[in-house]
Amino acid sequence: MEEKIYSIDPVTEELARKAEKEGIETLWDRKKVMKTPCGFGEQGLCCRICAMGPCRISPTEGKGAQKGICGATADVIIARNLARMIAAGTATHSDHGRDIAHVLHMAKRDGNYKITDEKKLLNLAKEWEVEIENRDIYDIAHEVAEIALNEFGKPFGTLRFLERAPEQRKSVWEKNDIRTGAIDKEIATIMHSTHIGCCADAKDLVHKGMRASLADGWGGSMIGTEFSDILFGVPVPRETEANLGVLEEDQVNIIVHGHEPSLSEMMVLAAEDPELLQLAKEVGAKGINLSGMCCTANEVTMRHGVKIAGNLNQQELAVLTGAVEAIIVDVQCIFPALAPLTKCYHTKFITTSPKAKITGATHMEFEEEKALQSAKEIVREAVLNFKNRDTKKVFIPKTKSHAVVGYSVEAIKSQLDRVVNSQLDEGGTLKPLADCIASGVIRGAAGVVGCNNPKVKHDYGHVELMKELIKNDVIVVTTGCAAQAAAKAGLMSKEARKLAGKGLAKVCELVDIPPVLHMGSCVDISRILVLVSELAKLLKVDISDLPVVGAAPEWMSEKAIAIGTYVVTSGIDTWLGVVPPVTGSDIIVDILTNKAEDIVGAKFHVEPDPHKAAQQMIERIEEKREALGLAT
Ligand code: XCC
Ligand code: SF4
Repeated sequence: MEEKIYSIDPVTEELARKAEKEGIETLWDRKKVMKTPCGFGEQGLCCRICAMGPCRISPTEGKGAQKGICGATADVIIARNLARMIAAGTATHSDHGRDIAHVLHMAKRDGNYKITDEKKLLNLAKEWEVEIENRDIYDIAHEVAEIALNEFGKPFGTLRFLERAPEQRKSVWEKNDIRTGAIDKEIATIMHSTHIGCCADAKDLVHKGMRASLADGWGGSMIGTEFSDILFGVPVPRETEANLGVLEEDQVNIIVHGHEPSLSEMMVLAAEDPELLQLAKEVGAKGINLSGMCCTANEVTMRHGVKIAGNLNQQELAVLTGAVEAIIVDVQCIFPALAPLTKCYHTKFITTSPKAKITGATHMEFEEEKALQSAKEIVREAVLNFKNRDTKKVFIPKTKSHAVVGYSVEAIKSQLDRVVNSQLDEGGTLKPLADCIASGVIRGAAGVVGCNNPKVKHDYGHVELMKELIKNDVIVVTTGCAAQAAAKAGLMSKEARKLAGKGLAKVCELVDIPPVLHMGSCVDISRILVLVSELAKLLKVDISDLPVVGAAPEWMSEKAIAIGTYVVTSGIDTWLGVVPPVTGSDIIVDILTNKAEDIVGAKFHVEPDPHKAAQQMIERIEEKREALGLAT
């Protein structure tokens, strides 16, 4: 077999080669045409903020332009660019959260959107001091939704969910003025402060970025997760399969791709509709096979076990199988390349969100007021497209992997509870996990998250890092495209405990879990925040004291920058496998990879080699253990 060049995933490799043979362009071809990235852009040294520019600063001190026309230095330009990336990422996750809160606000007993988890709603209502006695559950839901919607623009006060952090963490934020106010305000403040002629203090801009990033993790993302759970159910462990081998030759294949579960949940229902199944039979298909891509896949696999077609770098390859009747998208991480590509096949490319129209796609707006009806119309289009499939072009790779997914914090607790049979408090406790960490059976925990990026061999960063960590008794929790890489590589099957160190393997066996836990989509990194907060409270320490680390080995999006920043600001050291565009400023690099520790107790590390990164992460975990006086 030829050497793998694009991916460690054989399916991806096979289809990328098919594309090559057929002369179909993919991201890897476009990357080749792009050649070397712009050196100024790569280091963050280019400013396009006003029309006196664009200004680009020479990377060599004393040679060429050292300042922009307005006098902005490299430090300021880079800090502004970074802050804007954080603002964009925060806006994106938060707008997702806002949409889900709106959906809860419109939920009704006889509507398309209903309350699925009353307990989670009531817990949140209590947390937010909403009256629950003698009230209709839907009234409570609407009031809770309204409070959440006010989190985006309230004129006074700080974010409610920040209260979930341990006291020590809250005082770190308080002391450093990082306690976030209204979500939209933080984003607007960054856009204002980075306008020409406004803030020109690099340090202060990073500080603003940190504060806004909390509005992502502890704001919009957490609202997204909580409200999705209330509406569609708290995930529990269930089995699924992953990789493009989940496509079926004799069925109508529909892929849902993007992020928000308000669409994909309805697509799941529509794909089970008896009339549409009947229609599928009439067009000669054996059924309707729905699978997911990117974070939408994570949402529906966590709650329904819907199969995972693949992660970011595989979206074009799905079309290349020639077996997909429709790829239905909403928002984020959707390659515009799908529009011309789907024209080479029979695949319908259907956009549904007014926020993400794409030239060349068919736009069928998804109307939440008549959600199920909209979803059925979309599925119908896909079914009717089955007859246009060109069997000569069909190639579905055989490979797929088995995975267990659905590890919400609630699910982890009840899984632990089954073992220790504690029945102490309803809903279980993380104490057994804290005990395992304290005794050293498990050395610590790592969150491995984020995207794919063609700067890294596809999935290599994720899979190698995770393997190395579990081998060293570090339990891994994961979300996003990293989670899908793990699922495809078999790391989410219970047999994967064979790859774990002795201690972790033992725990996996006892608790009946895989060594890598799927915690959901990228907004669900908020679940990880809740998890570490509870662990810290159990051990009576700050989050930054825990033997816990984070990594984004193949990150690419602005969302990932916002995530990395809130994870660090929440006290967790974070390893990046791709260098962020800040290297043109020594001051910024020093803040992010060094001084941040003095402020928030954690910092960024940049290490493209996953094996080296794993070693550094393990060392860090051991340092934290030692400082806490935990078993060596
Ligand atoms: Fe997008 Fe969320 Fe990144 Fe994957 S991991 S490429 S942001 S789908 Ni969020
Ligand atoms: Fe140039 Fe300053 Fe305008 Fe940026 S803001 S483009 S550095 S003049």
